[in-house]
Amino acid sequence: MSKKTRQIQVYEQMQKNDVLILYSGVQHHISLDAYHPFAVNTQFFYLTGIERKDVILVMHKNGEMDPVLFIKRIDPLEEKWQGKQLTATQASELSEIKTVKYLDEFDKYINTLMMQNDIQTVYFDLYRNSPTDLPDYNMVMAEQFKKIYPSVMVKNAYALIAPLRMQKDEEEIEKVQKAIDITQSGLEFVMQTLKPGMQENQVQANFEYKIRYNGASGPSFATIAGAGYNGTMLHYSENCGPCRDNELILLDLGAKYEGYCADITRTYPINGKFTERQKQIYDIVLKANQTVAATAKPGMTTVELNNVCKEVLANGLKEIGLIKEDSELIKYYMHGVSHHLGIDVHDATIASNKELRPGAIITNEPGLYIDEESIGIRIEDDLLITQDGCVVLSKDIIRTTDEIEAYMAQFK
Ligand SMILES: [Mn+2]
Repeated sequence: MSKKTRQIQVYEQMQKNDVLILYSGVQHHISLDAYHPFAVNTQFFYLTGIERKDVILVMHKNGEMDPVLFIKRIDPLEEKWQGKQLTATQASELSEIKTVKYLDEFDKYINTLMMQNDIQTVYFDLYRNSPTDLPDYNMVMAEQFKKIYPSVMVKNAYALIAPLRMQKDEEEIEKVQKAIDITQSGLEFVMQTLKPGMQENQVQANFEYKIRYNGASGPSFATIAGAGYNGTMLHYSENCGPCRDNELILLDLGAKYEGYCADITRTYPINGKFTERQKQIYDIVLKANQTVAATAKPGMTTVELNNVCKEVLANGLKEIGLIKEDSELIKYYMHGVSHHLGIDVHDATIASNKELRPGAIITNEPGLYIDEESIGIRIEDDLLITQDGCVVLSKDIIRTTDEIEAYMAQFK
């Protein structure tokens, strides 16, 4: 789907004279003259394909769609320090938007727009994750806008865009697939090099080296490398512990490629051989993973998929005598099995669009975390929902205990 099609799909949801303003964002300051790496606003990126700071998209619903982009005027001195800036031609090609203006024209443009039209509603990206978060740049700009134009109703553009992002088009599927393939190369390098005595951060380094070498822009989120007991903590990312003989290492990680994320988890035996007990638990998690992949299809919700997953895990744990009642599963499995995946690792979702539709890319990540035995196992694949089921986009990343042992044995 072209960027233009995405813009049209948003435009069609707007009422006559509604305005949408999206900022690509700014670099966040750390200290003195140091800044965080730039992270583009993902609603903006979805609609424009532009991953640059200081760009604004404006759409005014008024007959034929004619969006406008505002970019920075090229400053040769700034280019000398910070590299080539986005040109109007590049901006236009990436976004399929023909009208490109400059940031110094923005205030006047908006004021004329507001004065000459009966604008009642303006959309900004107002997504909020936690009440304790600092407001995002788009939210700050929305607040400023409200001060200047207090009579205008400010609405959330996220609600227009998230439902579209929940089904991926061909280009997006290709990019996620490529991110997964690069992730595979990183995991294979990890299996080739893993041995007792390493530190978790060295395993992380081997993964991140390989994915960057193979074209990833970087990891799609903070790599989780938890050996032994550390593998039982869901979002452990200190990665500063030792990799001991006879223990497992849980690796939850992914490569980012052209703005799209992979999210994969594999659990490997540090010395190349699973113990009988590790295998026993591993195979329960694997069965849950396989059952979810065999079940996922359009019309289901991720909550329903998690119920399927929980049933397999609970039955497995009852069979080996670790629990007696289904209700005890919460002690060893306490998260959901799926989330959407795309431009964001936990990709845009909206409550009104719960049922999976063809084109959705979701994770499949059952796990069991037995603290008292220092066994943490998660097996996470990425699924593409199709017309009648799903395909496992990460099917080529080996996952059975036999496959993993045979692969690792080649490098001993
Ligand atoms: Mn995940």
